[in-house]
Amino acid sequence: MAPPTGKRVKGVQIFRPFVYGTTARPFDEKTNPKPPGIPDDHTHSWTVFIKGIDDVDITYWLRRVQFKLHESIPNHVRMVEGVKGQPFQIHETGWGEFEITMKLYYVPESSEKPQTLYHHLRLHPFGRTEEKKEAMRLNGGEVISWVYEEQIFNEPYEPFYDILISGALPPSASTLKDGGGGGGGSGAATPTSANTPGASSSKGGNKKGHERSHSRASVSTNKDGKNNNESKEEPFVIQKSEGGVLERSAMIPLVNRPGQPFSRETEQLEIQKLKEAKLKVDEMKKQMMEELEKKQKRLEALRAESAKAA
Ligand code: SLL
Repeated sequence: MAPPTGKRVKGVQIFRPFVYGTTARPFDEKTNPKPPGIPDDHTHSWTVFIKGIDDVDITYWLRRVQFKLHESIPNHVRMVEGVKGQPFQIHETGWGEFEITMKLYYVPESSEKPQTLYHHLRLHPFGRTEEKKEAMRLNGGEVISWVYEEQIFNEPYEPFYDILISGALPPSASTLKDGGGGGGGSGAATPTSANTPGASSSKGGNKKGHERSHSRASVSTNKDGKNNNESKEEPFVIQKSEGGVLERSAMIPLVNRPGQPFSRETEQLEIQKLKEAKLKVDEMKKQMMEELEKKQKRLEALRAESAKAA
């Protein structure tokens, strides 16, 4: 860990969405033939990964990842260095499931200590219903166990804050946010999070940051992310993923695409499911209360009867 540089940006939390998990495929003569030299008892090829949402680059905040695999696997502790725009990943083959430990090392500018994540390698779909099991299968054959996560940087150091927000949506480009294809960039997945310089400086945090946002606010962009300014400044092109996610932002895509299941669309479906479940629980509760009331009345009647009889 590098010694802290600069001051912390007070009152600011920056979050960055990312995805981690495993993808496994059974060996199969036709669809997934076993490469030569792989032991007989190995039944699957699999991958463990950490990557950006919609495959956007995350190496500007995540420097390297140490994957700790099962001890039965040769060379089971592996360090993966970040390559811009590429996932942190390991491909392996094997026969059994186990818990994988992933230690995240951040860029030195962050002065953050490493953090550990745990993930269970899944080779076989599981779930109470066939539907649940099927939901774990992608393209008919791959068994996926993927998790959406948000990395929160609480009061980042100034140089790191600059890195985090550079390239993220400039405050003046609210028109781009509405019309620019990508979506859901409010960064409001958690109430205390911020993803734009505007949002973070509006929290009253850091004066410098505020000034910076103003200087950037003079640069307006059109739908193509091109600079509209007539000034001599280098035009900055805003990079977006295929799903419309701005590089270095906290956005998630508006809709799902194959292999990209984490979006506002998924979020809405989950919220809908929760709403429906709540309605069901409310209905069950109502019925139980009614029954309880009936029983209470019956009990009272019986008590009255027995009192009379005594
Ligand atoms: C199980 N507790 O019984 C787990 C252990 C171990 C998986 C799973 C070996 C690969 C190799 C392998 O797949 N180990 O030999 O390279 O299910």
